[in-house]
Amino acid sequence: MSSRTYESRARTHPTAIGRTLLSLMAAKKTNLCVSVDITDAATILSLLDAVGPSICVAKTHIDIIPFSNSPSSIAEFTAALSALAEKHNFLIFEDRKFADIGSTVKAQYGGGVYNIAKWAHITNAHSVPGPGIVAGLKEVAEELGVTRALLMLGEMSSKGNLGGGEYLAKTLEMARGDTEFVMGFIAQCAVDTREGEDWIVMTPGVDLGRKGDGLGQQYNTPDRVVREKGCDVIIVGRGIIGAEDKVAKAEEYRKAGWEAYEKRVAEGR
Ligand code: UP6
Repeated sequence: MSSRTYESRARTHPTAIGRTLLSLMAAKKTNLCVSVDITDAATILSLLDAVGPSICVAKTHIDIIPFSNSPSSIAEFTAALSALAEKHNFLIFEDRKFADIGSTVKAQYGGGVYNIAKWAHITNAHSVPGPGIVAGLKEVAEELGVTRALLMLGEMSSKGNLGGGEYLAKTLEMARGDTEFVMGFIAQCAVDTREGEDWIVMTPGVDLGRKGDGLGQQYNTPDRVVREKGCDVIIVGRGIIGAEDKVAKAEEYRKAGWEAYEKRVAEGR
């Protein structure tokens, strides 16, 4: 795990998106990613406008929004999302969890109805298919001429998931094959880091009160994942979007995540 500050890591991170992310986290004093798992596009946009100052990343599941497959409404939504990201200085992470061979993910990432690569700075992929998945996704970004980054899923938050341990170690080996495109991991703990490496770990399954959701989700507190386990970004969905006062709740999570990070740095963990 890293006791280095986000500022210092922002100067040396191997990926361009990683440098941007770490530097905006330091500037805004936030390691909070809000997961906007809401099915109404207008509600997502108004929520992000309200919590924008508290977050470093907005995580979407665009395929849960019923757009009636109208390309114009999808394009309008993603344009509005990009405008909010610009306005509040946060990045967009489409939580697509790609899981197919390189040639198929290339078509899924660059096209279809969502055109994910055009508007999401970050996306993620399972390592199950092997390194071709990384190469396929990277080719899309290169062909579009856009700066993008990938998170590899090394361990999930849900009970009984097959990640972690040896799976995470093998996923890390795969990530080492492209340190300019793979910026880090979705995992529940920091990963082994060699000289010159710096992996950004983004962690879902974070809640200040609840322990689970009855469908396998398992929660830890910001202090546990950031200070004790060395993760970098907390991903919070229902803890914020299910609250009465979402803006106040987002601030509560931002403060909790930031304090946990400051303690980690102070403790030299
Ligand atoms: N997510 C997890 N666990 C993982 C990977 N991704 O929960 O290992 C995603 C879910 C959801 C969010 O798809 O969008 O993070 C968590 O939401 P929650 O805070 O409401 O549980």
